[in-house]
Amino acid sequence: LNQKGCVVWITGLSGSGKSTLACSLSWELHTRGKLSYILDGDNVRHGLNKDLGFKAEDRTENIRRVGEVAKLFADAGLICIASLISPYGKDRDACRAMLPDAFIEVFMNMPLALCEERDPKGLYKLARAGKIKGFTGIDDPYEPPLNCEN
Ligand code: GGZ
Repeated sequence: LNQKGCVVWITGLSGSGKSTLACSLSWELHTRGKLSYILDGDNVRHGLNKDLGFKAEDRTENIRRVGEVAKLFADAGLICIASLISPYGKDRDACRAMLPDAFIEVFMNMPLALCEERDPKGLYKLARAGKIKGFTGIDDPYEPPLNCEN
C-alpha cells in the first residue's frame, strides 16, 4: 500500500452535508487508487458508541473514541474520513493532537437556516417542537472551527 495515512475530520451541523461529502470524497479517492474508510457519527453510534447519548460528556466521549479509531486507521496507512457534528472545539483539537501532521479538519460552513430547510430526517422539526431536547444548533451549542484546513 503506497500511501501515507491521515484523518480527514468533517465537522458541521446536522444536515450540513457531512455524510454526502464523506461519501464523494471516499469515491474520488477510490478512483485514484487510494484506500479510505468512513467513520460516520450516525453509524458509529449504532455499534461502538451505542452506550452514548447527546449530553456534552457523551459527545466528548463519542469524539474521543472516534479520534482514537481514526488514528488506528491512519497508522495502518488508510485515509480515514470522520464525519461527526463534533460541536466542541476542544474535542476536535484533542483529536488533532493525536496526529498533528496528518489531521485535516474540514468545516461544513452551512447556515443553520439551510440545514433546517433541508431537514432530511425531520429532526429539526422535532427539535423545534420540543420533542428532541438538546439538538445541536437549536438548543445545544456548535462551536465553528478557528483552525480548519478549508
Ligand atoms: C444532534 C442528533 C441529536 C441531537 C440525534 N443533537 O443528521 P443526523 O441525525 O443523521 O446526524 C445527527 C447525529 C449526530 O451524531 P454525531 O455523533 O455526529 O454527534 S456528535 O458529534 O455531537 O457527538 C442527527 C442525530 O445524530 N441526532 N439527536 N440531540 N444530532
